[in-house]
Order: sequence, then C-alpha cells, then structure tokens
Amino acid sequence: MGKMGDLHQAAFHSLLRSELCHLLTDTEQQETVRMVFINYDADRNQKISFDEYVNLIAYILRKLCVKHGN
Ligand SMILES: [Ca+2]
Repeated sequence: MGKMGDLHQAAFHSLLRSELCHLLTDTEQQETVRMVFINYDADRNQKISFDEYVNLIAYILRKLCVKHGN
C-alpha cells in the first residue's frame, strides 16, 4: 500500500480522463495520460504522489490556458 493520497496508474488515468474529457479528444487524452505519467512520476514508482500531482495540475492549467488562447 502506498501513502494515502498516492494515485496508482489506473486511478490516475480515470481521474485525468474525467478532468480532461471535455478538453481533449480521445486520442489526445490517451497521449496526454501516457506522457503526463512518464513526465510527472518523478521517482518512477508508478504512483503520483501529492508533490507530483501539484506539478501535474500546473501542467493541466497551462493546457487549459493554451486551449482557451490565453
Ligand atoms: Ca511517483
């Protein structure tokens, strides 16, 4: 068992998909989930810890800004 708050890859996928479903196409979602997990699982333990999650949220916010042209 990981620390509380850690997200395993499957949970992370479903979370990210629910967050991004109105922003991205299916293909973009799949690419984003894979790329994000590789980039933001900094210690490569196959889980997203809180610190890693904060970085991820920053990424999603940037993505949102790009999408909305800001
Ligand atoms: Ca990790």
